Amino acid sequence: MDPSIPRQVGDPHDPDSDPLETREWVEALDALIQSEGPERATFLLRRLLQHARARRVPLPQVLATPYVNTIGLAEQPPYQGNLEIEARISALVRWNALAMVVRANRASGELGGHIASYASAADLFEVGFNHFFRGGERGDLVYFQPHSAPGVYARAYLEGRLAEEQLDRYRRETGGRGLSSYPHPWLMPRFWQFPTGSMGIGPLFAIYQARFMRYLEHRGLADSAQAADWSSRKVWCFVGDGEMDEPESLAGLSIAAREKLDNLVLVVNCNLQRLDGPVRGNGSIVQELEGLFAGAGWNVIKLLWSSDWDPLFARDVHQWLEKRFLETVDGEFQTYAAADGRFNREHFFNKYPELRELVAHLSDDDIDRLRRGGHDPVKIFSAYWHATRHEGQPTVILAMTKKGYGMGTAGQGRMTTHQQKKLDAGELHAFRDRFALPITDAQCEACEFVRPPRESPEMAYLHARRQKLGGYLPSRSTKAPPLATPEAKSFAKFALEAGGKEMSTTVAFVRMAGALLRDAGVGKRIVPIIADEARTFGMADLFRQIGIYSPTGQLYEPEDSHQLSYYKEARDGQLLEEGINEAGAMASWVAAATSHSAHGVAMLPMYIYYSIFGFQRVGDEIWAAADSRSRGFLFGATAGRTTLSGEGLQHEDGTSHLAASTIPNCRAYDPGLACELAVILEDGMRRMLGAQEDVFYYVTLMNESYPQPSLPEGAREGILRGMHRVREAGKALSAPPGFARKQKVRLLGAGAILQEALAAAELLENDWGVGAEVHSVTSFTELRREAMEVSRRRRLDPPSASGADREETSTWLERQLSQTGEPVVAASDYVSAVADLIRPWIRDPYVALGTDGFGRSDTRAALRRFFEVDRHSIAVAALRALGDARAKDAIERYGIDRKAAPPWGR
Ligand SMILES: Cc1ncc(C[n+]2csc(CCOP(=O)(O)OP(=O)(O)O)c2C)c(N)n1
Repeated sequence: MDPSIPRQVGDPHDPDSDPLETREWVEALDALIQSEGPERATFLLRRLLQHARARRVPLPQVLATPYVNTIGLAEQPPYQGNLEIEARISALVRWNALAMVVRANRASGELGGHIASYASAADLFEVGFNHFFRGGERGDLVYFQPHSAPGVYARAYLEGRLAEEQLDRYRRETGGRGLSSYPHPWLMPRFWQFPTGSMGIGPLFAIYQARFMRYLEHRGLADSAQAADWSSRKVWCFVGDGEMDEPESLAGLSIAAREKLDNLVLVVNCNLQRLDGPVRGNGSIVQELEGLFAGAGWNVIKLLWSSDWDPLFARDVHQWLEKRFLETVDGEFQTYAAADGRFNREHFFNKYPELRELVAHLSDDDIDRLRRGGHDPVKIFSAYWHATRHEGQPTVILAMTKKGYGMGTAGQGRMTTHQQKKLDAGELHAFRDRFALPITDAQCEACEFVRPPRESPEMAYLHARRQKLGGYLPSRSTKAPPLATPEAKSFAKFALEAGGKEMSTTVAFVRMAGALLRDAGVGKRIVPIIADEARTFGMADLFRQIGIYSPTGQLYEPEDSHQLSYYKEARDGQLLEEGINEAGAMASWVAAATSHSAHGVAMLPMYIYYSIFGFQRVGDEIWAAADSRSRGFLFGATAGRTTLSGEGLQHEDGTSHLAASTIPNCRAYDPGLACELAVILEDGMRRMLGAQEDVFYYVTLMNESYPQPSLPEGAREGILRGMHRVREAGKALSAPPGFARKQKVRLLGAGAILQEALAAAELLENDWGVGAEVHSVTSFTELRREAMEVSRRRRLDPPSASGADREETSTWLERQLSQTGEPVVAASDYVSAVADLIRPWIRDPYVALGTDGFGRSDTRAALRRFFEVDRHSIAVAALRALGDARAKDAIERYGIDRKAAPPWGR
């Protein structure tokens, strides 16, 4: 037994120096419960504990209870269904799920799929489907364990929502009508709601979803017509016990308890195995999770043993079973799962004469049929019934099951069962017999899908249950009324007409956000999200303006209450202040960004954070957000590797735009000008809230102040497409000495480095007589996307020889940077691969400069020189690209250390 698993209070097998006295105490407690009820007993015990603590009496560890069901027989509600019919339905779902995976792998061994996980989770799902999961527009939200997806498909097939042809295209999606491997809203937008395929993301998102539902409710945004339903809506999340090892799985535990999310039920399928082997071979995952959840303040329901065990427990007055369970490590439980009744009798029960006696009346087959709690609909129903009625805490159900349940020697409890996807004829027959499926040997061997006629008792029952519960699920809604979005002039006039006023794009954003929050249309829908950096970004005024969301309001007078903009918390606060918790902030963002679908209320989340702690830190969540068809803004603040100057290696972000470019529905912008930001925000809101496109925005913001121009005439299209010209080459240029003709270069500057490009243009013209036009690149990603699309069209469907449709097939890039022989030099505050994204479409010599290497702290000027993206380095690059021998002089004149190792080597 793992010594970390605490022994139980009152364990009868602890040495007892005075059993008589102990009995008197126990009897006194029994009498109290009998006469005055359990509440009084709780009160007295608490008093006693307090007193004992005051007297310094060492107290036992109380976060672990015995290894038995939390809900006693007396508290078990009557089962409200037809167990026999449900067993038949469940057998059909199990069969079709298994058949789907086996057929797919017969067709092609490379397709994969899982049988054993759903086999263990089937009853947990089925009781939910038959009795608890409410469907319909404002139904429950269910996060399914990803590799149990075959079971969810199999049920949808029985329900008539999926066709046989679709089941046959499980994991074969490219030709259409296929079923995705795991829950993916991107791939099945009318079916799956929540992507869970990456372990840990499901539970984290579920917790923040439950919290966001409260947020909507407290802010008066919950669908008022369905207010009553709304407050009883539940979030269900099914997760594997192995998956609980992911830090993300545990990351939301304390907020869920702190905010009393009793709208949340987490079901951990404790089959005691993960992919490679046991989750805790030498310990107990159930006991460990109980301690963790109870310690965090959750209501914990252990669902370990089926009704089959109840008579044994009733006769086991000296709790020998409890003792035996507690000393059995999970590795042994797994062996018992894989073995038969005879083995279990010999190795489990026969260890103590008392237990041998306890099961003497049972045959080996009877022992084999002693199920674990997670396979007994009666106990599952009871656990769900209590969980859905529990108030003031989220509930976790620790349901013990067997991995590969019912797969017999082909998989139950086997070390290799996770990967099992092929069953031979004998194994298929055994599965059929085990679940009493009404199919012939031939049907069985052919793995035929089975769906009884609609009027059969099974199907009638199944449909009736779902109708009673409000409809079928999973089902993703796309219905939410579009919102009218404001024009930039209403929230960003100061930026559109900046006229040279100095400001940073972060300051400009904060002003725009302030105005948007007051907008009559979208103001209330904005969800500002901060991970403890509001003061860093100059947003502390928002604390008072819109309040920080706190379900309990503010229970203290804040230290700065005398200030105009004090730290105000409120039940209807709008700002989500997540603390130092980017993972949680991102999960909140996703809940808000998918509210149009999950709740029919379009929201506009704006999460602003240190840009390196986005794609790099919570990149997988952003990927899941994209899969979820999120709509909202992510703001990477104080972005760039040299613009955030003094913070060094772990703060300076040089890659987020590269990562952003890989997400197809992420529109990534790196605006250098406040007016550009205004145009991007305006268009983003229009596309996401008005046109309801499934895109989200990543916009980087800088804290460097410089004079901001007004919006140049006609610049709007270029800003949105990714580049526009902000400076023409000097008019009065003469050919420099030694050159027969005027020389000219084109400089591209992105984000804060735009200012360096502009300064380089001045140097080139003033110091070297080289003309330089400058383009502001707002998005290398957008430029590349359009160019890729045009290239593909050219490849697959080339323009006609006459060239009549030439314009149509030219890219914005080509139109902005037509082939002139003049070199193009690009620089950004990101690794050079970002500027390299557009290289294939530039017809003249192209130089891409960037901030490759590790960040470090210094002044902006020093850092830009170090990374060679400063004005001087850009000017030298331009001269060199021109083949101008004076580049050497420029290197000398500007004091560039030509012998220094490259920045990525230092
Ligand atoms: C982040 C991540 N890492 C690894 C995997 C691959 N993977 C899929 S299922 C699985 C094992 C799951 O074990 P458990 O959570 O105990 O669920 P069970 O199948 O036993 O019910 C692993 C490692 C994944 N999907 N996501």
